[in-house]
Amino acid sequence: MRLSPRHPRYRSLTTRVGLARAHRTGLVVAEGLIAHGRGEAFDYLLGERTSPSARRAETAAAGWLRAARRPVVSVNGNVAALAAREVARIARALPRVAVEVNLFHRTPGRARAVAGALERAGVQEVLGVRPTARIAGLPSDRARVDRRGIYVADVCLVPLEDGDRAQALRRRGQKVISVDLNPLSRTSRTADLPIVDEVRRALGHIADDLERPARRSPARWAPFDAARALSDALETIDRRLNRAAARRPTRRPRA
Ligand code: PTJ
Repeated sequence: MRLSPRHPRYRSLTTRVGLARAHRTGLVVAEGLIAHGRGEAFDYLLGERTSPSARRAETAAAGWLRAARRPVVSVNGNVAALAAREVARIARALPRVAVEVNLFHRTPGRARAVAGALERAGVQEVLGVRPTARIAGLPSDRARVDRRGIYVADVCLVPLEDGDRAQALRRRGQKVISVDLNPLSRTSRTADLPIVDEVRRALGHIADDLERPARRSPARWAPFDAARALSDALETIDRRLNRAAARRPTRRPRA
């Protein structure tokens, strides 16, 4: 299929084509395509751009990652397909960050595929292909982690995460930074620092901040008001819906 760059939904359509291709190669599971659809719907409602509130969250996240002793980025199939380059930029800008494959639908082949996508994007070392530890009390395969990565991390950046693991990480005293377009998800509501933004934009902005000299993007445990960030996102959706409703045609179209 040929897509014209002039199509108003060109970017969204090419992203879908990329994800469908990644599904055919086994990188993304069918469930990942469904999850993407949910994300797209929220992005549509949020205006498909980074809000000032989300951008502040991204800057705070960069500060936390810089301040952490053992920061980690957790990567699943969707994140590898959508944002491997941005993950590589973060790892280059902050070499202390561990990059770890973590899959809900884990098979050895998919773990290798995610690692391969990250390595092709420039990540030097990918953890989690052969898990060496388990997070207690978590029934899913997301519990299987690397002893040098998520298991000992103080700050975990977890894009497109599930609520159970976000809760399990917090119970272990680890700080959780989520990236999830759904401000109502359990993950967003659990995270210490929820970023309500599209994953490629969010990780790209965090990389932008980390690529700045440390004096302009300092290591900082800036206090973060998670509840405020989520209500900002809901207010954005509310405002946009109200504006759209106010513009509705007054006359009914003829049947
Ligand atoms: O690769 P695997 O096996 O680890 O599986 C990955 C998926 C995404 C299938 C798995 O993590 C999953 O089932 O996730 P959930 O529980 O559906 O949660 C995904 C969340 O990410 C949802 O709240 C979506 O709204 C959100 N989301 C989807 N696409 C994006 C997104 N958030 C930001 N950017 C996106 N592009």
